[in-house]
Amino acid sequence: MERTSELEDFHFKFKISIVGDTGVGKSSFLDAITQNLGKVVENESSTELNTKTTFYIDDSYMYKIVYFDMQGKERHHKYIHNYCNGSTGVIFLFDASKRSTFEKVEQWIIECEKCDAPIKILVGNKIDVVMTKKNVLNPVTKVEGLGLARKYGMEYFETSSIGEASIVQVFDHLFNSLLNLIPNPPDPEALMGKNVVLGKRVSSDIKFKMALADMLPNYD
Ligand SMILES: Nc1nc2c(ncn2[C@@H]2O[C@H](COP(=O)(O)OP(=O)(O)OP(=O)(O)O)[C@@H](O)[C@H]2O)c(=O)[nH]1
Ligand SMILES: [Mg+2]
Repeated sequence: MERTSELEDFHFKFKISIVGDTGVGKSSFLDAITQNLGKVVENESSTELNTKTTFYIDDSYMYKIVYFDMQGKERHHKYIHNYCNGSTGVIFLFDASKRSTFEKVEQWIIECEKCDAPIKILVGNKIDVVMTKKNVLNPVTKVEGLGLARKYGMEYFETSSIGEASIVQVFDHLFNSLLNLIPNPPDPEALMGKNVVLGKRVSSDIKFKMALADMLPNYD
């Protein structure tokens, strides 16, 4: 009982989905994020889906971030809409040392369009493998990654799930984009439209209620 209430004790909640072909490094990428940024409070795995829930605190607020990481195998593709639905952000990952995964990533982007996530990011992972140039034929260049990202209005990052710095850069961009979705005062209707969930800490805050009452006369 106590654990449930602890899990609900946040200001804002976001769902982030990580999407891409099998073996591109989604689970490794997620491990790198959650090991370095925030505290993991829940971790669930099934044959199709891993979810990790983290709490992240900045100077002002506590955020609950729930990451969805689905296995990229072909047979799981039909579940992608259910899985992405309600995401505040989607991170599309491909393996920059394996061109076939870059060629497929556009399909993932199109399949997730219905989910209408306000934030989308494109990531070319395994850049360390590209750098060593060992056994890599025709790697995906930064110009190609940037070109595809621009086509869909996304930012592009090159990462290595085994190199912390590049992962922190993606997280910083993601997190700043999430914060930019929150109006001040945090109007619940506007937040719902952006898939940002308002937590107990904000909704019971007296200053927040007063600010909102000024803005929405019917709010109590
Ligand atoms: N060199 C290198 N290896 C990586 C990187 N990211 C992941 N790997 C390795 O690539 C393999 C696949 O990584 P996973 O994280 O399991 O890939 P996935 O996308 O989750 O795969 P599915 O769950 O099958 O969809 C593992 O052996 C990882 O250790 C990276 O940035 N660089
Ligand atoms: Mg995985």
